[in-house]
Amino acid sequence: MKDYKRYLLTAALPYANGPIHLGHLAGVYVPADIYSRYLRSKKTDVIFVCGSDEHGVPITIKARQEGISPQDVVDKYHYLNKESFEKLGIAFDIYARTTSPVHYETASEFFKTLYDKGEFTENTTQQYFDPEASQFLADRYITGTCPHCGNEHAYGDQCENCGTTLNATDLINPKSTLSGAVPILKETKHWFLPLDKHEAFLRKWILEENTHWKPNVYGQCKSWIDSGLQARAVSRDLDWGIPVPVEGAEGKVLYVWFDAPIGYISATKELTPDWEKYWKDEDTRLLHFIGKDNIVFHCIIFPAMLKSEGSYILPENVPANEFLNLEGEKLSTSKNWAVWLHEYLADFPDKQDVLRYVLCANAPEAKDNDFTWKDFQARNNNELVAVFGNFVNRALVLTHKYFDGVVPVMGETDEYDKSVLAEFAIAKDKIEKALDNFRFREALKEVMNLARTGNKYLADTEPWKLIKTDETRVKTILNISLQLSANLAILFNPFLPFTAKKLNNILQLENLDWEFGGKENLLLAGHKIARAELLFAIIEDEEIEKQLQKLRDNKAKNDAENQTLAPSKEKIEFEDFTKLDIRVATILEAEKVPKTKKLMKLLVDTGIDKRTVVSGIAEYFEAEKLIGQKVSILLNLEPRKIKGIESQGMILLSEEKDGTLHFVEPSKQASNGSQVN
Ligand code: B3M
Ligand code: ZN
Repeated sequence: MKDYKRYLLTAALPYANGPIHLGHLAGVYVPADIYSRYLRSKKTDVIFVCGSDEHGVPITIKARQEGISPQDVVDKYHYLNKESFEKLGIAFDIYARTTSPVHYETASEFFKTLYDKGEFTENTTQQYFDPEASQFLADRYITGTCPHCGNEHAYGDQCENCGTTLNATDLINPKSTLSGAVPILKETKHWFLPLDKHEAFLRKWILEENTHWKPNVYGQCKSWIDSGLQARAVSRDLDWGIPVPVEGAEGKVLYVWFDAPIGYISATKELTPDWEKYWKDEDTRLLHFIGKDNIVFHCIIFPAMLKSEGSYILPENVPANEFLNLEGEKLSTSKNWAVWLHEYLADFPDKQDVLRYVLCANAPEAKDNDFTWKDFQARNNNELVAVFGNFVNRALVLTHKYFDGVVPVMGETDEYDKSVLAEFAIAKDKIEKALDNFRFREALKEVMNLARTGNKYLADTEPWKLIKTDETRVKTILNISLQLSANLAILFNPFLPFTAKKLNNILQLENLDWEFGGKENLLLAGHKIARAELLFAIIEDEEIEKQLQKLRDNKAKNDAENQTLAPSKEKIEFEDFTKLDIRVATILEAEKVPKTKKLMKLLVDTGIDKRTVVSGIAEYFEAEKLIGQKVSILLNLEPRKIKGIESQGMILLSEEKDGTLHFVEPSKQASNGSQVN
């Protein structure tokens, strides 16, 4: 790779229509932040830009759902996300917004330049229009039946049931979600970026010159190019966005994927008057950190835009990650199957580094990966606490105990000492190589391995035993352990900045510059260290159970909200209804039927008699809690033998979609035997 003078790192601009979740972090923001901290600690000229993507249909949908304006939506989530990132130590140089005046101007100018150069084609197409709301409909605003699987709730761009990508005109019985009206096709003019014209360039640039891109990125690009590139519309009929800055474009805005990547440029402009140096000088290494769903936009479409404009550099690499799943299931914002960053920070206010550690150790670099709360706990307790934390703590505490917190002299070293000391430079080298290749998991593992080396060294040399007989030897051991701790502060710094800072304060190092990593004598003998403090704390089962319960609750709530109710049954005569003898009754005794999962044997007081009923409620109710429960019972059902027990009637229950049962509960005042009519 050539020697670059400066780096420009971008992280995908999250849509400001919802909070950040762990999937976003693991795929994009944690690796990008590690990389930028690494570069900064090497004193590299680097800027790291991000911001909110505040346009696009998802924002307008959210606004409609919540009954507020799109501006209110983006204001809310912009500040929430900006603050959450800061708290997690994701240290952007700027977190901008695509509704800022600088961005409007930059994106409009960009469009104008391409327009004036004749880089767009114009095309009039037929598009769905809602005659009642009198506006053109974005794909997401149209629902209908999927022509592939028959799902009646498919969207104009995709069927979420079978996963097929659709055109709005593919839908059977299309309906506008704005008014419920049947949309009509109407002509509308749009501007297109003719990707087909850039095919030769893209083919050469990506497939021949960018063979160093990650296989998942390269592969996706290749299949896009091989399947033939088509012109893409860069404008939309929408009332939220940046107006198309040419004549005859009333009511049209820039397509969100046209304006959003320009957001990287406008963010840089807002950050520094020197912005052109970062965007237009070939000595800048431009890197886009993104998730895999954004590959085509960053590797094909945005580069084609930049190339058409003519004065910008192109990305040197796009280290996109795969997806993170949660507890074995796909993360889903709409289903609330996610761990939200702001909630994590509220629940674990001093555990930013634990999350950073787990997300990096488990990053979906080459394939999708799973986040589980058990793994989170295990990595904290078995790695951060038991290895890194334990090692450092022992080194510090023993130094205080035996030498008043003064770094002792390293005396003569034996083979073991030498091999441990040699590890510093070896580890640093491995970590650098991995980071330079965007292999963050591997890099982190190497740092942890160095901590492991230290932990083992202390366990093997047992200075707490030697102190009685050989103080000189203990001095050497503790000196080496402290040097190793100092190395850990430096090498962990990009990954665990809060912990590195804490450790640095204890060790009183001058700084954590990368160049000092790998060195054997970071702390001079005689140097005084501060009081020892634990770096990490055990996470108990209860805390994990609380998180799991929260997920289960969210899921239940979501399921309940999305219940599709069974259609109403056929009509019946009043006579049919009067045949049913439904009464108020009280449960007197309850006992689970042995060797069954669901059955409960109940003795109920029906007012007329006391009778036995077998009911399939054992999964939802505990026997002890049923005593005294008021229920409605169908009395005149033909008795049936269930598991050898005669059941004389049926308790009425309502059933949720997920199978949860509830009693049809009479009011407390209703007396046993009274009839339900
Ligand atoms: N907002 C999509 C996303 O959040 C989009 C990224 C824009 S990057 C220029 O996944
Ligand atoms: Zn379908």
